[in-house]
Amino acid sequence: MKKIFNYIDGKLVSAKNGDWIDNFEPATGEKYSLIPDSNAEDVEAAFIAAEKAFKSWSVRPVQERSDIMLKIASLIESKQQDLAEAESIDNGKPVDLANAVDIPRASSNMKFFATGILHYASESHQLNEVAINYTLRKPIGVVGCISPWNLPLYLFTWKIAPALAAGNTVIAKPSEITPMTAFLFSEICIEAGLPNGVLNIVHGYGPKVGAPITEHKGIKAISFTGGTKTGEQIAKVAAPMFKKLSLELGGKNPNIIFDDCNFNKAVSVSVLSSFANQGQICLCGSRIFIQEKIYEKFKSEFVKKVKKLTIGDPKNKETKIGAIVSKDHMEKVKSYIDLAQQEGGIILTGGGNRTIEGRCKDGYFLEPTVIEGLPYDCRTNQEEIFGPVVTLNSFKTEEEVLMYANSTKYGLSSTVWTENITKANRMAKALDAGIVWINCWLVRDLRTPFGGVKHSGVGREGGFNAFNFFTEQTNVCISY
Ligand code: TXE
Repeated sequence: MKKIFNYIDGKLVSAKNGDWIDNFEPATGEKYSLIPDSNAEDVEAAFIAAEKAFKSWSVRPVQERSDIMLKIASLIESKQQDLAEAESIDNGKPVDLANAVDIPRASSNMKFFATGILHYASESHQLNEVAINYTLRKPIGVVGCISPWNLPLYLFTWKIAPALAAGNTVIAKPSEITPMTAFLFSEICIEAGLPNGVLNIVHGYGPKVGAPITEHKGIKAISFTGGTKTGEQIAKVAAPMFKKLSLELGGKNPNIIFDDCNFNKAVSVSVLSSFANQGQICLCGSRIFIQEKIYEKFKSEFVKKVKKLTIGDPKNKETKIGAIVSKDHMEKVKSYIDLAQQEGGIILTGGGNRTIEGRCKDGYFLEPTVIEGLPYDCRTNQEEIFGPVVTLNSFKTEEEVLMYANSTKYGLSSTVWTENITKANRMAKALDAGIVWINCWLVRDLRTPFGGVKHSGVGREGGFNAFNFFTEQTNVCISY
């Protein structure tokens, strides 16, 4: 049975208590590896290593930090296929998706911040003939990065790259459900010559590892992506300790289709924004609002395409819908499909588990599901499901659909389909969202601010926003 290890002070080690957690392959339901069942003791060991490493890493020339990160990026690229297969086995996503999205983006994250830091400047302000001010931007120290299971290496590197580039040292905790590529990443860091203690990866459960990271007095900032509930717990602990906090949480994103849209593009992209990664992306458009005049036409075209999505072994090239990440999560998503029916929803396609013959017969598979006939304010339309489930609702006017769209406690992203640019800009301004896509979805420019409002999070990642988060500012004022 393959064992993976913590990466502490440059060494691959088991948990101090010698305990292990079973790690399952979602496509087969079988245990396939063991991960350290770490706890606060391991976090403390990681902190000691990170604190020591900070003394040199924080003053290392930026170009040298950048060069090491670029070496890591090129090693990711050279191991792309292995990493994609590992990601697919660990998460259940189609290997083609991991190859097209997850792994290339992990390398891009490293390259983007390794080069961005070379251009990250600060500012000065001249106060007439009285004084000159300049702003110092300094790395914070030891920071905590906690990431989820849906886009494991993609979101893991999205956090640690800016932290490292800015001169911090990091204690990172990947999800215990998808730890594999973070472990492979630690082997890459060793190969790239990342100095000991600069990055430390501690595997294990949230309450036993994530919570000690959040509670640790020496860890000055926490960057978290995951569920809103967990975000609340983290905020409760970190706030009275006055830690810097970046929270990227859940979403219940509206996908708004006006009758003056580019119809064919709206349909085909909506299939992607509904079911990519089995609907396990916080940016998926899980509530589809269609203007009345084209509701029936959209519904029939959309459902036709959804029925054609191949559900199967994530290893197969033609698979579009892979396995759900865990048995628990599959049951959680299925419970929402049952709830939708209790709330009066009509299932237009999907709704059930799918048994895949052969090696995947005991895997966690759900059919992509489309539901209509639910009120906008029922639980199914208000709560994050985070699986291959979308609802369809019709609307008459802009005001009506805005009220529906903004009615949830979330505000992460929204998609708007219309060829009328004035209307598009009006909608973008009125929507409660951190990100609005017009006539597209998941088009990502890494320089842009990334994050949500309301219960979708606090703060922004991406571009210089990420460097602003991972540095502290001192304004120095010198009188003439
Ligand atoms: O998130 P969790 P999970 C949503 C989605 C999903 C829900 C739960 O609704 O169903 O979150 O998913 C660690 N202190 N999103 O289980 O539990 C945990 O070990 C510190 C949206 O992934 O929040 C893992 O490493 N850390 C999201 C990480 O937090 C704790 C993407 C996320 O786990 C902790 C994924 C604690 N008390 C899920 N408890 C998005 N916005 O992209 C757990 N953790």
